[in-house]
Amino acid sequence: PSRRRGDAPSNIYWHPAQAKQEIRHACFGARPATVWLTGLSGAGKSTIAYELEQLLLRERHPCYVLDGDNLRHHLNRDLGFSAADRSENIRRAAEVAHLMNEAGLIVITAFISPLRQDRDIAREIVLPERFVEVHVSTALALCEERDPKGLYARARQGQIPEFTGISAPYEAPLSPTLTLDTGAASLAHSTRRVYQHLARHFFVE
Ligand code: PPS
Repeated sequence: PSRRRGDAPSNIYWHPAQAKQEIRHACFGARPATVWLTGLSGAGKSTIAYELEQLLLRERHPCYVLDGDNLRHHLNRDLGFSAADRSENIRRAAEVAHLMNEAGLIVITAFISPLRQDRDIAREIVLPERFVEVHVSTALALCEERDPKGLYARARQGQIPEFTGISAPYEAPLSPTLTLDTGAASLAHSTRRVYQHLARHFFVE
């Protein structure tokens, strides 16, 4: 599949790729996918993402994690946590995921991505057939109890405005491909489920 070409100015032209995608897929042992992890802060998105990366690399599948916290250090350092900034954060992340998929990598993203509309835009940018939506559904109470960075405590004290789950919304996916509750299942089990989905639907002989 090739990318929509609609939204450039009229003086900008699209240069079609030369390499046949099937050859690229054979080189990498898989068709490209973007595993889009969504869930509250502290739900376990990053932990699952990096664990899945290890699992894939062990089987020699080239992959890469795009993590919200990390992208906000560089590419997205100009963005905060208003609804508009989060949308732009997700849009850029999806564009990067798309490029990495085009290059042949399996991409694993770990962004709260709290709004359905933003995730739907991400799905269109990445391409629906490559987009695997995974809800890391760990309950707010448990995320808050874990509070690995102390952010919930600060948010409760009013020190962090627009904190997801406390003073900003989180819209759970309506029909995610997978739902992982890290309060109910082990990290290894949750990671394995995503790996098996990829093996079944994206790995090639
Ligand atoms: S979003 O909503 O998708 O744009 O967020 P993301 O890029 O994933 O960044 C989330 C991490 O930023 C920290 N943080 C906040 N999260 C939510 N709301 C507010 N106001 C906020 N301020 C800082 C927090 O550490 C998130 O990390 P994770 O890994 O999700 O816990």
